[in-house]
Amino acid sequence: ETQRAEVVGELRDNLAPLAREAAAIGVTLAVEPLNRYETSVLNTVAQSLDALAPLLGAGVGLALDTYHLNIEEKRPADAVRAAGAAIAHVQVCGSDRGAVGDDHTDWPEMLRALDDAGYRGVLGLESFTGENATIAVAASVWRPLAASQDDLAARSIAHLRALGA
Ligand SMILES: [Mn+2]
Repeated sequence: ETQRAEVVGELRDNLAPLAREAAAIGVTLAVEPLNRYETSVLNTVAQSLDALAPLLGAGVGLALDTYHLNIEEKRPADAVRAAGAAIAHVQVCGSDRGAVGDDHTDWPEMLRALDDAGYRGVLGLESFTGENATIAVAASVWRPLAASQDDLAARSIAHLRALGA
């Protein structure tokens, strides 16, 4: 925990000048909690809200990615509600990084949670292709997630639209 406090302090110190600059020019930096296999610093919404508390507002918010929420949060939709007004950006994909709707995520509930949080921004579809070796290794894509990337995107959009997103 001592080490965590040091790391969080360093994060705040280094982010503060960027946050001021971002706020001054009307840009919001969106900090994304990542799953435990990618970082040990910010895994959950609660950790992120705590670590970034002094900086949240104009200039700094959270980027929430349903892939990471599914791994780290006990109840992803509740984590979205807890993030509330701090949400600056949202990335969506299936729980396996595949198409939205092909997975076990409760998408109607996730969209309700985003509404409850007051989020009105874009839903950015984030997936990866195994066809690029560097990306495949970085994102652990060891098998195709869909027939094609276009197919993955099209099915995701169709599913979200059918739910009213
Ligand atoms: Mn992401």
